[in-house]
Amino acid sequence: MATQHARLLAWVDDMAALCAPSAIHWCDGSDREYQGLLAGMVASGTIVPVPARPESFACRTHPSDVARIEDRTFICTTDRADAGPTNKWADPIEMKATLRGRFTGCMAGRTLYVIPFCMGPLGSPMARFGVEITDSPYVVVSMRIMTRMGANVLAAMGADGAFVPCMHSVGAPLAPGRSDVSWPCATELADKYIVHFPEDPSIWSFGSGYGGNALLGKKCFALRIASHLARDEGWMAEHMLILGLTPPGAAPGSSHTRYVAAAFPSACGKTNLAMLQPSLPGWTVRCVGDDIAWMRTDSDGWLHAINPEAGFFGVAPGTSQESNPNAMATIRRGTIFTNVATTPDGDVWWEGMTAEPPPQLTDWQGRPWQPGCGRPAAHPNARFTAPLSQCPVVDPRFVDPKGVPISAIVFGGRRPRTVPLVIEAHSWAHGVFLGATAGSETTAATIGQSGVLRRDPFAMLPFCGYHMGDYFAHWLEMGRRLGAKAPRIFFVNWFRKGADGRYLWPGFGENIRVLKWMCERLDGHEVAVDTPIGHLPRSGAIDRSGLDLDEAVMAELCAVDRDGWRREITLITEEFASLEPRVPAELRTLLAELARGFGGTSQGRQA
Ligand code: O2Y
Ligand code: MN
Repeated sequence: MATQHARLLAWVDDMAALCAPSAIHWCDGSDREYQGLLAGMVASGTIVPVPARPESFACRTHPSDVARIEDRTFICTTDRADAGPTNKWADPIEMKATLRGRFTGCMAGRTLYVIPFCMGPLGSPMARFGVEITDSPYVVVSMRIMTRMGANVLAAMGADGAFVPCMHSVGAPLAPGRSDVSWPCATELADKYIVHFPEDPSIWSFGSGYGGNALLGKKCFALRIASHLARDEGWMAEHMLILGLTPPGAAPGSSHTRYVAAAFPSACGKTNLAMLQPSLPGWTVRCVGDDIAWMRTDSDGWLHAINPEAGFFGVAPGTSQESNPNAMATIRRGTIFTNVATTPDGDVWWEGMTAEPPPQLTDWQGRPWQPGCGRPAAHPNARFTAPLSQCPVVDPRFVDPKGVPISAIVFGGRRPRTVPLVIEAHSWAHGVFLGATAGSETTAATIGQSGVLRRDPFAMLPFCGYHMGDYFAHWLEMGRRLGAKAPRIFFVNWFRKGADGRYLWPGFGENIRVLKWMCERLDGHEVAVDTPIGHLPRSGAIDRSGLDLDEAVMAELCAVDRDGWRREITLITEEFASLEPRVPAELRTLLAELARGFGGTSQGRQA
């Protein structure tokens, strides 16, 4: 391979000696290489073509390998306290010894692929390099979609460029003379390891070939490792979509476009919001990214964001022409589907794609499936992997090396009770409080019980590479640095339910109405009332034109449920206690103020 990068060459030699592959392949990122890998995977039965969609393939994983595995995700810091109580800690020296044992000979009979990749637009001062070693061709083709990768990245790294070494194996060596299984992995949970060494920094992942566990640029690098780097270097690595919002009469990308970064826990409709098709005439939304934002203060003093990724790894179930027409257009071609069902006429299907399921399918495990058979056809965490460039509403500035200026930051969660449709924070510090106390019902994207309320500060609980209390402090520090140029902070809840258990807000394209209200706030309009929990929409301030939703429902959506908030304060107090002694005093003061707000007879007043 054409590189003079001595540290990289030495690392690859060391890893190859450890893993004993039968061949080494340096990925150049070319189309020829991509097509060859796809053809090899078709031949081995790992993927099947999806004839209804050009250049598309479907892949079925092993049933034990279907999601991120938080129970086997480790942060290894010298001092256990630095990982914090929300991360699973292991001693770095002991863990490295364990991993070296696991990786010994693990690639026997397989090819070791070296993937040089770049998180962020090549040439951007905010971009970072990584190199993933893997024995999975599925990982190589997915990384080609999700990142910038190949020969041009290697060239850009030069002879000495910094990179994060990302070591991955499916953890299932091929015995001599044995033919491969279509989805090799370690089938026992205890044999899987997703390990981060933020102080190196480096990543080691063993035993899983799936998504966030194996595409190491994504959650492992761009969030867990990057959040640690960002804290040390004074920037932010966030679990946030980035969208550009343009009002009627203005051109998208003009000075009237406002960029918004928004954090939601997994499977809360984040991809839908990132590609929102507005129901209000004249408004446009453009997508810069659907999952991760890296943000830092630009030379102009404003917060700028890039999407470090180049593709979508979106949840398929629930994605439909109604919920996300732009995602449906994105995946019409050039897409890798994982754990979806396939149709007899050569297409894919998942729950929620159409109102009625097709009469006959092959399910995500390759078994015949009929409606009413009692099993889902697609796995609830089935995914599509597609390039951002295929999205019909991609923002042309997604490749801008300077990133886009952020006007507003939005947090959200799936909160059936208590939390109103939208809140604007009183200040940056109060916005940090809103982010720190965010929570959501759990979903199928994580292994564990679903439908349970889980605190998920900043939607970063599974992704923060250090102590959560220190992370809060870092956010407060960023606010001090940004001063008057800090973006305004909001909290949204699309999922509030009425007494009958039905969602009060229609969501999807109608969410533009809430974004419009935020823009009015940014423009300084008097459209809010002040309450102890923040600024809420004044009666009639959310545009309901063309929407069949009466004012009484709107009032319920924006009501301050005083008993609910008193319970919430107790829960937040418990959350903060679990992070002591590292909860910043400023947040404790804000909690005390909130409690005081519900101790008296505080009434809403005009903001
Ligand atoms: O289960 C996985 O491996 C994927 S999880 C995921 C994928 C894309 C975007 N976000 C997430 C997430 O869990 O936040
Ligand atoms: Mn995510």
